Amino acid sequence: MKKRSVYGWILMLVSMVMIGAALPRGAAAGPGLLRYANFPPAPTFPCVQMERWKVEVEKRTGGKVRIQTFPGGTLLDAKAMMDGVIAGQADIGCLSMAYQPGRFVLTNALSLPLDIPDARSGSLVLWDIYDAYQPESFAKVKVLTMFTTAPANIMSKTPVRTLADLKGLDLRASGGAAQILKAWGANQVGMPMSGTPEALQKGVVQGLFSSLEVMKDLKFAEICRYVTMTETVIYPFAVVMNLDAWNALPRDVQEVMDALRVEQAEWTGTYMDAHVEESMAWSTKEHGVEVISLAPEEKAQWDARLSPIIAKWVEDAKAKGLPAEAIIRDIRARLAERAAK
Ligand code: 3IO
Repeated sequence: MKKRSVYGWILMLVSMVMIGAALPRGAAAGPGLLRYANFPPAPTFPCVQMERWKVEVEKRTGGKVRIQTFPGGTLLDAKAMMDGVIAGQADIGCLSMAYQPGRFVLTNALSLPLDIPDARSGSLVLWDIYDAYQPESFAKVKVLTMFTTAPANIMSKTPVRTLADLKGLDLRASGGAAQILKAWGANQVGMPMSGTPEALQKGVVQGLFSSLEVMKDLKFAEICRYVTMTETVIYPFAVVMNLDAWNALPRDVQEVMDALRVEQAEWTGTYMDAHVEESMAWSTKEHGVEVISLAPEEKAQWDARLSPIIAKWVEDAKAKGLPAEAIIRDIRARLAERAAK
């Protein structure tokens, strides 16, 4: 055998490192292990539903797959979620559609001011709309479930009782909720929920517009002593899986995950609705948070500002070739049907 020169060894080492770097990250997880990325901190609802899904899948597949969870943006951050999963940097990812609103036009119809009453109804109707229209924006992934938050409300350092109080106030929101905040005259600041604790702490924003379970989960009640009830809009979410990772799963594992799609939507919505109650009970008791309801005359003025928003979405969605009016009618009909039950 020919003795290898020092340069030969170096060359071999360098090529081994290069081959290692070129391998798809998915391959590193090993058979049966799936890496699930999430952007906010572990105590928040997107991560609570992630842990529940993990436990159910591992149990129902008899341990055939194991799920490794990555909360807090440790594998993929908020805005990188969709592309990161498509590229295989994570096998599964949880995303808030509000962070790339132009990308999820069809399903973001759910984040119009449609008065979705709670997270359970919102989650089930969002799933129905996804399933009925099969939006192109999700064609490159396998959708494992979808869900929504409970209605967004204003959490702020100073009381907001009127449109005048809101005018020019720096409040954090994203996507459909951000459009609504702008229409009310606030100075809307766009950023994912994951950046909000620091922005509030540093005084970059004076509050936020989102669902109220974060008052407890992210301890916003310590900073935001006022909540103004608006109950107009929700944030839609999706959990997506890399297509190669999905196709590599045994049939019976795929069946377990498919069976969980609607069940997980309903579980998450139900958890969210109950958790908002718990969060507000804690916030008022522990931090003396004041809950402000708008007087009917005041509420009428807020609502009047929102009328152009749906029309604008219809115009944009139609320009993109979507059956926009039918989608809105469909969402309203499905909500009415659920409310009647
Ligand atoms: C949300 C996102 C991450 C953690 C908890 C949360 N509660 C409500 C949301 C909705 C959302 O995406 C947002 O940015 O307000």
